[in-house]
Amino acid sequence: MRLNTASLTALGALLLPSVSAQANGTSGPDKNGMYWIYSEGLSAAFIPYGASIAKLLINDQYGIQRDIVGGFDNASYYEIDGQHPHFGGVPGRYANRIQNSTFVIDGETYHIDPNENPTPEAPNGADTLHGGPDGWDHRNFTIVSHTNDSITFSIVDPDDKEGFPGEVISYITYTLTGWTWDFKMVALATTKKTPIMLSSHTYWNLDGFANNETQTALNHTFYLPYSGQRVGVDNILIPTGDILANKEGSVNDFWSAPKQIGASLGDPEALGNCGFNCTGYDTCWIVNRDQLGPYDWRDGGGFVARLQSAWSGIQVDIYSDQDAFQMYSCDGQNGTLTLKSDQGLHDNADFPRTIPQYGCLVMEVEDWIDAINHPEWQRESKQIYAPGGDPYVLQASYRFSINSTATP
Ligand SMILES: *[C@@H]1O[C@H](CO)[C@@H](O)[C@H](O)[C@H]1NC(C)=O
Ligand SMILES: *[C@@H]1O[C@H](CO)[C@@H](O)[C@H](O)[C@H]1NC(C)=O
Ligand SMILES: *[C@@H]1O[C@H](CO)[C@@H](O)[C@H](O)[C@H]1NC(C)=O
Ligand SMILES: *[C@@H]1O[C@H](CO)[C@@H](O)[C@H](O)[C@H]1NC(C)=O
Ligand SMILES: *[C@@H]1O[C@H](CO)[C@@H](O)[C@H](O)[C@H]1NC(C)=O
Ligand SMILES: *[C@@H]1O[C@H](CO)[C@@H](O)[C@H](O)[C@H]1NC(C)=O
Ligand SMILES: *[C@@H]1O[C@H](CO)[C@@H](O)[C@H](O)[C@H]1NC(C)=O
Ligand SMILES: *[C@@H]1O[C@H](CO)[C@@H](O)[C@H](O)[C@H]1NC(C)=O
Ligand SMILES: *[C@@H]1O[C@H](CO)[C@@H](O)[C@H](O)[C@H]1NC(C)=O
Ligand SMILES: CC(=O)N[C@H]1CO[C@H](CO)[C@@H](O)[C@@H]1O
Repeated sequence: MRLNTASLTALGALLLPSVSAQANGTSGPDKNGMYWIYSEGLSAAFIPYGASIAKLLINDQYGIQRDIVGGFDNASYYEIDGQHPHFGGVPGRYANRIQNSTFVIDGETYHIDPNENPTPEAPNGADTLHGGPDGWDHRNFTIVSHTNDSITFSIVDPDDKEGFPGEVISYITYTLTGWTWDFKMVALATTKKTPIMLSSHTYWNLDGFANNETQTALNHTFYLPYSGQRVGVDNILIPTGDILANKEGSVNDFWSAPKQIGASLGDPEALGNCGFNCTGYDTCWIVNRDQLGPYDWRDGGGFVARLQSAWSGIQVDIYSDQDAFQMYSCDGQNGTLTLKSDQGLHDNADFPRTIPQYGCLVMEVEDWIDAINHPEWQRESKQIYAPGGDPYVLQASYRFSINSTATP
């Protein structure tokens, strides 16, 4: 068809709705490089860097909008900030730590790139954290789909990148419905057997860092109804192989009843609980649901974790198909990360516009950490993926409510 001026004008008029949708942010990025999705109760912004969530907006119990996830003000700053806190991204291809940056598959030993805990013998690091120095959450994903309520990212992770065997192709879909944030992560090993473990590494403060009584999240209440056990770790947080009991009333007991994050930190056992000389949590709890018989992770099994803040009234119940749950209480924060402009208090000198120690919580749905180095745990089918075999799949549903009185 030949286009004359009149038909071009008509075409322009036809295109106008999508142009304004773009200005609204539904089909392109806003001026800060963020891609927005919306539902009745939530709005969220995402960026290609690490397929990260950059903003999550919800009204608190007084109707005041709060941005309850950590991040930076614009997409371009994520790869500039030297601290790289893994803000809201997808750690991959293997989340958490790999002992000695080494694992064995079918008798072959793989050495991957280290990036944590440097020593004189291992100047680049004694272990690998979150997929290595150029892990997935250091890379820009491709946007393959974006609608008003959903966005899908993809990444192709080449053979031998960071030392991992084989190519991996992954799709990450985030969706908002009502008051729920859902995500689904799928990954395929296309050429060789390889370990895969993903997660969402989101920093939460359910007060939007705007609590005018305390800057910390220590008064948030946390509950892990299925987690009577945890993965034992050494003083650099590498699993030892031991599965430990969280005895009722002990520091790591969040199963027998909901408890404030700060409630046990005065206990002598809390020192060293998150590594050498560290007081707090950076802990992988086991999710024990098999006692229930067959369960539907979306519903019948109930939530695996609940976090609630009495100050804002905001509560999130996390449903997931994963068998472990990591929580980090921001023990290592020291006020060097700046809040986003839509967070915190703008007029209170007692509350600096930075994230203090214990100012946030990272919650990660995942599988048992470093199980690739613990064959005795017998989790190979959930950790090692082969071409032509089952895909890696992670699903989670974060359901928000206000002033909820629902009991588990
Ligand atoms: C986007 O979603 C929001 C919330 O559900 C709705 O109010 C709005 O009308 C939707 N916008 C478009 C362009 O569909
Ligand atoms: C939540 O509770 C607070 C304090 O009781 C009340 O002021 C507020 O209106 C409630 N909000 C909702 C959405 O129920
Ligand atoms: C991007 O955000 C960072 C950190 O929030 C800020 O320092 C910087 O000025 C911003 N850059 C632009 C172009 O807005
Ligand atoms: C990644 O995307 C950001 C903006 O979203 C851009 O500033 C940056 O240059 C990109 N990095 C690479 C390596 O393409
Ligand atoms: C750690 O890895 C190095 C090579 O990177 C290897 O020489 C050493 O034997 C490994 N140590 C253990 C305890 O596996
Ligand atoms: C603290 O925040 C609450 C909730 O937004 C508000 O009702 C109260 O007036 C604030 N107090 C001060 C001293 O600003
Ligand atoms: C935190 O919770 C405790 C009760 O466990 C309460 O005594 C204290 O006042 C709360 N602090 C703030 C700042 O809300
Ligand atoms: C342990 O940490 C405290 C601060 O939390 C510090 O003052 C002390 O020097 C540290 N001790 C060692 C042995 O690193
Ligand atoms: C604060 O933490 C950051 C990131 O871990 C680190 O780079 C920085 O040196 C620390 N600053 C102080 C003053 O401890
Ligand atoms: C940035 C912006 O204007 N966002 C708006 C896009 O449309 C949704 C739904 O109509 C609004 O809620 C946003 O405020």
